[in-house]
Amino acid sequence: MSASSKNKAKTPENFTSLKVSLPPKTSAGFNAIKSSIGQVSKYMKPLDAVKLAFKINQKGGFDCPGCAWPDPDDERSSLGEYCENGIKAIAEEAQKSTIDSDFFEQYSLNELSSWSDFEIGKSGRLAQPMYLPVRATHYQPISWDDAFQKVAKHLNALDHPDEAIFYTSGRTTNEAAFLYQLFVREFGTSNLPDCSNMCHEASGSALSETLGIGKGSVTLDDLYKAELVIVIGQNPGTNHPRMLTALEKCKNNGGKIIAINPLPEVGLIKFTNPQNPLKLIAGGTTIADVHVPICINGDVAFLKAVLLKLLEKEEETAAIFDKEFIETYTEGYEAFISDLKHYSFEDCLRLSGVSKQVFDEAFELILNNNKLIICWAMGLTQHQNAVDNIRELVNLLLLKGSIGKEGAGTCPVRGHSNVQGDRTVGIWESAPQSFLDRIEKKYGFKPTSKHGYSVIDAIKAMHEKKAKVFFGLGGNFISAVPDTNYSAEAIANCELTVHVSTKLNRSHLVTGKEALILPCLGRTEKDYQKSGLQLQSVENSMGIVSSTKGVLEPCSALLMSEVAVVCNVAYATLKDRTKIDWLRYVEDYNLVRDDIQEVVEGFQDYNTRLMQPSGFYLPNGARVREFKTATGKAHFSINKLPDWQLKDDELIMMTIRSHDQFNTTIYGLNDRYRGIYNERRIIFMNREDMKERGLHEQQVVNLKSSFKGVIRIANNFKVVGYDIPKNCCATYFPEANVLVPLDSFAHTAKTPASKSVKITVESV
Ligand SMILES: Nc1nc2c(c(=O)[nH]1)N[C@H]1C(S)=C(S)[C@@H](COP(=O)(O)OP(=O)(O)OC[C@H]3O[C@@H](n4cnc5c(=O)[nH]c(N)nc54)[C@H](O)[C@@H]3O)O[C@H]1N2
Ligand SMILES: Nc1nc2c(c(=O)[nH]1)N[C@H]1C(S)=C(S)[C@@H](COP(=O)(O)OP(=O)(O)OC[C@H]3O[C@@H](n4cnc5c(=O)[nH]c(N)nc54)[C@H](O)[C@@H]3O)O[C@H]1N2
Ligand code: SF4
Ligand SMILES: [Mo]
Repeated sequence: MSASSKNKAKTPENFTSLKVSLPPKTSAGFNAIKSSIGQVSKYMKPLDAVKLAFKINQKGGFDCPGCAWPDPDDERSSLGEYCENGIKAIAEEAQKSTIDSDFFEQYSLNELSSWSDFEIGKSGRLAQPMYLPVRATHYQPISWDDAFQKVAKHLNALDHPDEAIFYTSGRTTNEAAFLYQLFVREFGTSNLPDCSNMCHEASGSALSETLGIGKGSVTLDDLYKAELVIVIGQNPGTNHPRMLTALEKCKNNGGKIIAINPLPEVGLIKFTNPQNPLKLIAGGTTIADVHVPICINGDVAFLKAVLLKLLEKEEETAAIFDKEFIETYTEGYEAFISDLKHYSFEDCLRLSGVSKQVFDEAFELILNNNKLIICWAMGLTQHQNAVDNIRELVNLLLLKGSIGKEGAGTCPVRGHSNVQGDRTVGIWESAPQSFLDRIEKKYGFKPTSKHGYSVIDAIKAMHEKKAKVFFGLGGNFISAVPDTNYSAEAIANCELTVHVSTKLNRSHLVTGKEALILPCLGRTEKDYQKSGLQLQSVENSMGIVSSTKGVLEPCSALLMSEVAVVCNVAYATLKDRTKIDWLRYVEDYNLVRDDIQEVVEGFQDYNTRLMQPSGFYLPNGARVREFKTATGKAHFSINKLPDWQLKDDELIMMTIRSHDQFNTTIYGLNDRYRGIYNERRIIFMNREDMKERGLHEQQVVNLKSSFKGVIRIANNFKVVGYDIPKNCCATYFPEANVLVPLDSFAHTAKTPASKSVKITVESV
């Protein structure tokens, strides 16, 4: 079969034998320990597991490759600060089996494409560079040198540098990311789409506009000291498990917690700290004081209902808003209030789908507490009006003066372990001119000021054959992006696709005419270079930069570090055109950090401060009430209610993560906290919606989305009746990505609206 066949994106649609039980009453606890031990013993060498357990998230150890949740500044447990899903992330990376040329000789691309993502991931760590020639059925081994020459040849054959796309996923370290964007800019383009475009881009847009910084303002210590934490559109029990420890601490200090989520996510309801033996026996802490079962995308309506009631109370008592803060630090208050008055409380509450009784319980807490933190993730950012969601919650914080003081502020909880750092050091298709000027000053070439493609624009450009080379530094582009079939056609149009990866994934199977797999070291592995063992650095969700150093021997002698791959690609491509001595950086990563400190704000004395056991905080204006907006003030904003409607037979679908996955990496087939075992092709439905459609438990259905006249279909899902608001439903990402229209994205930020997909459910 030809390598450019259009059918390759079609992931298997067969079932794996679903079992459903009631969701557990508490998260973590003994079962979390059992599950992580299971994962480790299945996939890792025992001695490696022990070495890693003592070094994960330790000062001077390696940073967990899982999510971006920060480590405590002090008091770290000696056995490592980790969670069940951190252990799974490590077991996945530090897997004992490897795949090399024998594997690729045995299995054709066609055969591998018929495997599920779970099976593909389990095949082992990539162990040597591989090349797929034009029309070949199998990958073949290639030397590193030849691989670099192939990339260089293709890049240099383009009519314009803008015909190349350079994607980044959020595990890439600061050092590799900085060099990568430097190479891309010297090559002559800003085409630097990244996973952030599909993730917290809407948070970045909304926060930059309103508060002058695209990052959150709080520290872990603030979370401990907050009077009220609102967790909205986020499932920390699965995706940021150690956040529950912070929420538990907040509760022990007398704080309250509101969870705003269509689902009663177990981790938000009750948590048993697995690192606290007494709690394990006693049965855990109740996390949420109030759970608000909001309709999908009902958040602006709910927040407006809250704002309207607060305004009513303020008008009665003049004691609710922080007027001194508003006067000194903000602008746009009058316009915001006069717009707010156009809305009716009843309409907003109805649109949110929340009962008056639950509203009142939540409102009482918001009214009576002034140290307020709002935490959020993809439940707010992956909608067409995602930017409005975030601007509206900023309005609430501003009214309460809940920003830039202890125990208060914004907390967008980031996804990948270094997604925030990558953006800080320049992975940005629309980087500010001030950053580009500093690059010019330091290196003597003028980076293009033209904005590059974000993820959605990159897919369109490839589809229209305006882009011909795709280079991915980490990630699994085809499985992560929306509209899988359209996107696969786009990729197949490329002359060359290149992936720098640790594990085999579907993006290696849905290729351009030629393809390369460049296997790299992971976080857990030692990185030896000429000057000795290297360390690298990452920035967590709260803007702390810290070091990470692998502890295991590399799983193959043929791996290169990401830094080395980037520098060699740059050297091979730019040759005499470059002003930079690329290969020098590979010998000693301190040199990269010396450069970063000159170009990126906040990194002075980088190499020295990185040696501090807990790393260092980057400057954060919002944290200290210095709002770096055009006017120097924080901005109130005016946001509309969403204006979509469902037809009679339609449901609104969110695509979510199970407990056994990290994005497109599927660790296992269970979603323990939702009572789902051994199946991923399921659709969670409200039981009344099932009844109206005559559907029974585990009935097999096809899902259909219709957007601007284009029909998209995903076959073979099993219906599971669930505690989810009426007219709402949920499926897992990436299985349901075929249904997400490429043209449905957040205004301003272009985040795909993968939590707001209108679908119909059709019995088979
Ligand atoms: N173990 C594990 N950890 C991870 C990841 C992983 O896949 N596995 N992924 C990492 C990455 S890259 C990211 S970005 C984060 C993602 O972390 P999350 O954002 O927590 O992940 P999702 O599963 O997308 O969950 C979204 C949550 O929002 C809710 N939700 C959906 N729509 C709405 C809505 O309209 N309103 C409200 N209020 N809630 C809504 C869903 O019910 C769900 O609980 O996690 C990171 N950490
Ligand atoms: N429908 C829907 N789509 C979504 C989402 C959703 O909620 N719903 N979420 C979106 C979000 S928030 C995100 S962040 C994206 C994720 O998009 P990506 O970042 O592209 O995807 P990942 O699954 O995190 O990438 C996993 C791959 O990265 C490689 N890898 C792992 N570690 C390393 C490393 O250290 N170095 C290198 N070079 N490679 C490594 C492995 O080969 C692995 O297969 O997906 C988005 N897509
Ligand atoms: S909370 Fe995130 S960073 Fe911390 S151990 Fe768990 S997966 Fe790793
Ligand atoms: Mo993400």
